Amino acid sequence: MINESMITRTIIEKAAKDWVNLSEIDVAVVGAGPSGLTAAAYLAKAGLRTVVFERRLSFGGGIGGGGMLFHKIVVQSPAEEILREAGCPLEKVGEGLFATDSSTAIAKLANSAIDAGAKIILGVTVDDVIFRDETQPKIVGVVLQWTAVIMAGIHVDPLGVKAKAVVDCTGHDAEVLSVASRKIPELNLSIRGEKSMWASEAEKLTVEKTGEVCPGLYAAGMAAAALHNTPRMGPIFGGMLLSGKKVAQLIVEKLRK
Ligand code: 48H
Repeated sequence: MINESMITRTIIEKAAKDWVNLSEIDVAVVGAGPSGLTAAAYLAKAGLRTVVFERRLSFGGGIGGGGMLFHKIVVQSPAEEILREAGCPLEKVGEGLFATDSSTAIAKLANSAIDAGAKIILGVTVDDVIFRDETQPKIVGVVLQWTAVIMAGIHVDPLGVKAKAVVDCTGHDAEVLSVASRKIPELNLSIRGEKSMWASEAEKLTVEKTGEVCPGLYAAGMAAAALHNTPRMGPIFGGMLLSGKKVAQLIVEKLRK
């Protein structure tokens, strides 16, 4: 029998149990765009307790808009392997160049992360980091608030989640790096944003610049481009996928030491 109180109890009990487990995790990935979903898939495949916190009630970030709302994205070799591994159908459109539907790419990347064991929590905004400065400044977690509370403009104290690694996958605004640079000047971070478009350089540099920013804090995807002031690339997504995979590999290596 359907019973309203049973529905309510189930939701609250199950969510509360999840949140208790979430209070201390291996990796907090901030943002469920292409870099965040890819990072989460590879982190979870490596056995790390990985949670993606996404501000919106949907995932995919900038993929959804395809190119200027035309519903296709382009990826180049070797990044198409990541989509292929996720079960995403690809159409070859040139030497080492492939196209797919933006909605398909989102679904397959998210599915791959979830199947690997990552958790994706929607409707939650990371609006600060947790830090320690015993021998040197380090990031040890994220500070969370319901997106709806932020939108309502009311003051509600947030919750903190401890993580061994935090990955900024928030895209152009590099929100985690920005808050860390503002509130922890000792980190000497300056986020200048990305440069104008130069697709081939941008794709290469985004992956090159992906990595650890300070102990415990990593940048991937457009957040890495914003931090290092490298060019933008438009709706080609190979760099985002490769960046997500690279950051996952770096974290796995670091946490296994
Ligand atoms: C929780 C947050 C917060 C926050 C933001 O923008 P994204 O798709 O990011 P990437 O880096 O994975 O991919 C970038 C790509 O989509 C893109 O914009 C490209 C290739 N542009 C090229 C060009 O020339 O313009 O996803 C970021 C996600 C989004 O879903 C946000 O809602 C989410 O992060 N987010 N989630 N807490 N503080 N800030």
